[in-house]
Amino acid sequence: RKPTLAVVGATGAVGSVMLDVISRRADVWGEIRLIASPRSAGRKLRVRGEEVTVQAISEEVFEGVDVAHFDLPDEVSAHWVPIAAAKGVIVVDKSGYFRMDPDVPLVVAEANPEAVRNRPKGIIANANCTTLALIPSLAALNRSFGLVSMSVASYQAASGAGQAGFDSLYDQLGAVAGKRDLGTVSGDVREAIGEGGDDTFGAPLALNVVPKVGGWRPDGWTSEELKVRNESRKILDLPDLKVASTCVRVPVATGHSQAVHATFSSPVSADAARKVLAEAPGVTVVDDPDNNVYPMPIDATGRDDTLVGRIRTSIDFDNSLEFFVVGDNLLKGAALNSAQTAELLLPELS
Ligand code: 11C
Repeated sequence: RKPTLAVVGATGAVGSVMLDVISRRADVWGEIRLIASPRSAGRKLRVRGEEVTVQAISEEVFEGVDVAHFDLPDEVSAHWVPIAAAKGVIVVDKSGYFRMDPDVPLVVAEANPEAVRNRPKGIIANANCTTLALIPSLAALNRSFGLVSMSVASYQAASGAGQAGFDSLYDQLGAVAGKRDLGTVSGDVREAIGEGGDDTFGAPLALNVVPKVGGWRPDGWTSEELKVRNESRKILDLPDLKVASTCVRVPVATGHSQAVHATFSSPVSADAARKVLAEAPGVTVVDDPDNNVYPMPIDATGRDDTLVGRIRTSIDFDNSLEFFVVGDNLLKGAALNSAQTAELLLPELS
């Protein structure tokens, strides 16, 4: 018997990418049950080329499910994930709610696949999309050179904020399109975008960058910046990793980019790093500066691998590298990583 899979939150922005990912990967699942809020129940979605009717979330709908992908807001996951887990379902949860729970593994196939086996609560967490763009490269470099510290600045796409993020970016781009003098006078972009245009990102995003992603936390940090630090430490099993992070939203549809400065315990050079990264699973090196070839979100979109380039040996810091990574925040940053994690469970389910 092939195991039964559920996709909870099937109708959201990540949910639809999840169904595409499942449809194009090896056909390892038996029944696939699609679950969403009662509001979306009855809708028909395609998965593996077949139409499946979405069912309303309830305790009973988890009966007979082996593995469930959850993509729900934190507080909704906090309620439903334990209900599913109590029914014996192994939950792969994309919310932030359980990630730092010491009894919940935070799994990335390229870094810590063995962690899926130690799940006392029956819950496995999926990391934040910004963290996930970094991990395949960092895991490989850490294995070879011993990661000690990193400083990252992100350039995050609007779709990190879900369908509302996409919609808001395109609305704002529409509002500024064709106005060739915009951005020359303080306040003119805000005026063009109008009241309410900054609801999704905290400020206008078109013709702008916004140095705030997520909610505010003590001492001026954002939740996103702390996630990059804390989740990287947990996934890489480096509890003392020193991390500085500044997260910024940019007017890009899909693909989270990051400029990384990383320091290692062993000597490292750009050439040695390039060699390691060329062999690393989940990573494609895109690094031919003479021909203007470097990682960019417009090229990373729709690709499973994270792209890494602009690899340089640091000038003023020992044992250090500078590089630029980009990952599709809806694929490796969400649906793909979740699918890979669920597939790690197959040996124990068959
Ligand atoms: C963003 N990374 O780009 C966020 C969205 O912890 O899963 C995902 C938040 C999370 O806005």
